[in-house]
Amino acid sequence: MGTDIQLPERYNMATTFIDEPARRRPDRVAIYYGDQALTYRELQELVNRTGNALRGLGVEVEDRVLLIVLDCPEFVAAFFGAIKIGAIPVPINTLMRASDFEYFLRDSRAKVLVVSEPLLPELEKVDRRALRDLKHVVVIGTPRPGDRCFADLVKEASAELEAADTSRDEMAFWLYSSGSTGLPKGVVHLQHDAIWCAELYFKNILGINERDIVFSVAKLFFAYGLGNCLYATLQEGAACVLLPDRPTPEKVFEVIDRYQPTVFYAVPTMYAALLQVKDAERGYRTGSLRLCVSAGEALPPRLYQEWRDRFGTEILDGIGSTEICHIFISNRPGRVRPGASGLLVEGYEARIVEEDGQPVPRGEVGNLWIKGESIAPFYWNKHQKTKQTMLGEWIVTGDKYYQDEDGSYWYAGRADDMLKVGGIWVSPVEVENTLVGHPAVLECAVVGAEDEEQLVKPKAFVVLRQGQTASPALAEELQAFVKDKIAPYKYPRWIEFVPELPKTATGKIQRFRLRQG
Ligand code: 3UK
Repeated sequence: MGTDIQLPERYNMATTFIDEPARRRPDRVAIYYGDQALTYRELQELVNRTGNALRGLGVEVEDRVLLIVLDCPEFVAAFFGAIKIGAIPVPINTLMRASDFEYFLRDSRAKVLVVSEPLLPELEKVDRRALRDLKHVVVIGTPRPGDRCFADLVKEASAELEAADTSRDEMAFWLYSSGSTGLPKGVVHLQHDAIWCAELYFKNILGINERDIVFSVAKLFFAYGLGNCLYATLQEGAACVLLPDRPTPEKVFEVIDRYQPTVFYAVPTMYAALLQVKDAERGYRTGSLRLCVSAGEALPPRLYQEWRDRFGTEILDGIGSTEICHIFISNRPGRVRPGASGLLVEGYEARIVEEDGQPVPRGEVGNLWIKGESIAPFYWNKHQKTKQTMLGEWIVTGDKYYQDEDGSYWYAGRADDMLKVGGIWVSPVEVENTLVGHPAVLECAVVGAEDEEQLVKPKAFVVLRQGQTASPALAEELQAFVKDKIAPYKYPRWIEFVPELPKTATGKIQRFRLRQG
């Protein structure tokens, strides 16, 4: 099992994930998408054409290319096409709102935006004239007047492209990650980061090989989905299934039934939803699955057991992060400890420490720090945050953990107020700030509460302005208000009207008292 990778100083990751596989296995299928089956040779050609098309639009080495793209072959082509010419693709959460998109465009200074047609209505709320760095909008689908058509540009571009001469330590791609306060942080990843995840996690732990067909419910714009579909999957000549739609449980089972994947990646909320489908183990063919993976938030043991009983495969819970690029602590096939995140992935180092960096005794809860070769060196435009998080070789995960006698790591909550909802970050502060924008709300506090599946969802405690009356209708109105203003998955699933909020003598809201509540 290799945990050492030697890369030449001049290295472009598109060589590992696109060119080498196309040379070794040109005729194998790389991507299943609807009725299409794209071979490695075809994928390489699409990547090359896209890289040349981006160059034709004036994209140069180190320029950012923002991707607001649904899962589809063009996503993969734009991602690696940009990387291959030395430009920096920046995939964005497609569930975000216009104001978020505007921030990402500004903060990244993207010259070109690639966007899927169904997302244009939200994007059109952005005043593009104010974005001086943005030169072109390329639409996958039918463009609006003045925009460019992805398919046309690609058709006209050459199919030959040499990878740009980049350093293994150069920026390769960014991913945005939300924090409890402040704007999302651009997590900068280098050319050498992804191959470490491919080797240490996907090959050594999951054993991804060319016979695998993988399907990830987590979309490509998440670090989780990106790695699941693209790293070892492409490197090893396996195939991945891409689904552009919102993954409803029925749709997910249909995909499994139709493409017969061997490896399935999802978040706990999705496993819970899939287990709600009656008789799915009889109605759909699921026997192709050899492994299932869960990440994004802790997997409750009950979901693990029920899934194994009904579908006969294990779910490997593992913790990853955008900053570390993928999973660094994981359960092992055949050796799962339900409820635990698992053992350290070989090749990474872990410390559980006090605030001052001193290690805590084994078995006690502390802050989890990780060291490894796939970790982002810094956040774009966020120097203070960078200094607090990236401490030389170590990164502060923001998670509380303890390690048991067997070496397993157990998640024990966050060090900040951030919530994972369906595997995606939600900042309580952002939800609170949105709620107080409603004329009926005087003040409020948002905390995580467990639903019937023991998975965390946002709950709001709301104090109304004088003259306002609490009612189920008003609660619904507030929920709709939040859904309309920020990404819909952030809305409070419960609203409790209270006469006042618990506060400290200095007026700070005591969230911990509401959490107990
Ligand atoms: C939490 C977990 C308990 C934890 C991710 C797989 O989730 C991913 O990245 P994000 O940057 O969030 C990171 C944070 O999410 N978390 C993730 N997995 C687990 N908590 N058990 C888990 N299994 O707080 C962590 O710091 O959105 C997941 C691969 C790549 C990823 N980026």
